Amino acid sequence: MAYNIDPKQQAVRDEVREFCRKHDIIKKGVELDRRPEPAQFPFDYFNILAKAGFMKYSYPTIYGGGGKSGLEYNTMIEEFAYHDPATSLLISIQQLAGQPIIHYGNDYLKEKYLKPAANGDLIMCFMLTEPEAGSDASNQKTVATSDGDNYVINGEKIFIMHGDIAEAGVLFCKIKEEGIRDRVSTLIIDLKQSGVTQRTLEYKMGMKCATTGHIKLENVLVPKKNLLGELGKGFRFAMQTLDGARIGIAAQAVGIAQRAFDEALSYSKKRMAFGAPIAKLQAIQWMIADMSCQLEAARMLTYKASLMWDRGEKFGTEAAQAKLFATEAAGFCVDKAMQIHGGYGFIEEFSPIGKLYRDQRVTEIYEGTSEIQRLVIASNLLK
Ligand code: COS
Repeated sequence: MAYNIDPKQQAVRDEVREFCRKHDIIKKGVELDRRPEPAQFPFDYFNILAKAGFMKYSYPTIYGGGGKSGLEYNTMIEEFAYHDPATSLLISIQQLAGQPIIHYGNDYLKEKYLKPAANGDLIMCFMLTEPEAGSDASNQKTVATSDGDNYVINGEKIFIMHGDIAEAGVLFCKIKEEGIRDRVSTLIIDLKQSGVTQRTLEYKMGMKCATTGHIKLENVLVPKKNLLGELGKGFRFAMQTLDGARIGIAAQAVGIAQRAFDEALSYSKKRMAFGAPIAKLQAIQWMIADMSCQLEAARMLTYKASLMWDRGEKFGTEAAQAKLFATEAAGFCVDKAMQIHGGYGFIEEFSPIGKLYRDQRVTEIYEGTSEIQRLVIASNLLK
């Protein structure tokens, strides 16, 4: 597949592969997947990844970041997802929470939150989803009322990655002030204070190394200087952040699809049936051919969207196309890999296919379901 990647991407692949080999990330991912409930956030593991520079990979260098391009960042995510999808998620949350501050934050917010987040000294989360605001993201029920130099926040957030332990969050809510009553705004909130309740959601199907939280906010104070950008522009900030993040999920899906493909190819050459390796059977060959096409097309769309981001072009449609296609391609590939492995796929003591199958499923759901991606693509094309 060398024709698909440039030397900088190859350098990223080599770096991540060496890191994964040295730290045995495949084994680590399985261990974390199997830890008992309620699954504790893997602080030590997070710190190892942070110290190696992966949390800040594409943060600008002036804020202590790695300064990598979108294409390099997404290649890093793809490569980690190949070894352990949940590790790539653990890394990407710090990126998701950092992006709005990078783009819309003032110097004070960058100094206070972005720099420590870059080093992994501050764990942040992206607080958009609510019990009644998932796909309908603008239907925010969390409200902020003005009280002197502070806002007082009341509301509830759910399915927040790292929300169970994060020390600060990028909070989307409606600020009750004259003129902007129904517009969403964005605040940076400190979560280790009175009025905040954080808990870990239990028994997730997959992606278990990165934890998911439920956050309740009761009369929580946020200084007014923690407003991100302008009042009432929060929904736009959320949507623009998700445009970029969706390419990351596409990259994650490409990594999962590649691993499923490699495992299926290798197994089909070894597994004997009817006196020959099953790779000799046309039924298996067709599955392998179809998987390879899905995988290649997914990778192309993901790299295209990443390159558009790097060039400063509008990429919302392409990001949604990449996310939609790559996550469904990964679903196709893990399903075919399972079919090729038979019982050895279904039972996880024999192969990684069951774990890949469980980890893949949420890629079609989070950061906008497949249905939302179709809606975004169609509405952009029909403008
Ligand atoms: N970039 C910038 N601005 C955007 C935007 C984008 N990608 N998408 C929408 N906006 C702006 C619109 O321009 C509009 O601005 P004005 O009010 O100034 O005209 C505003 O946001 C509202 O847009 P729209 O009417 O299209 O919003 P809807 O409420 O109809 O919602 C969808 C649009 C469904 C696409 C949106 O809610 C969405 O993406 N939902 C899924 C959320 C999600 O991914 N959640 C997963 C969890 S987050 S980790």
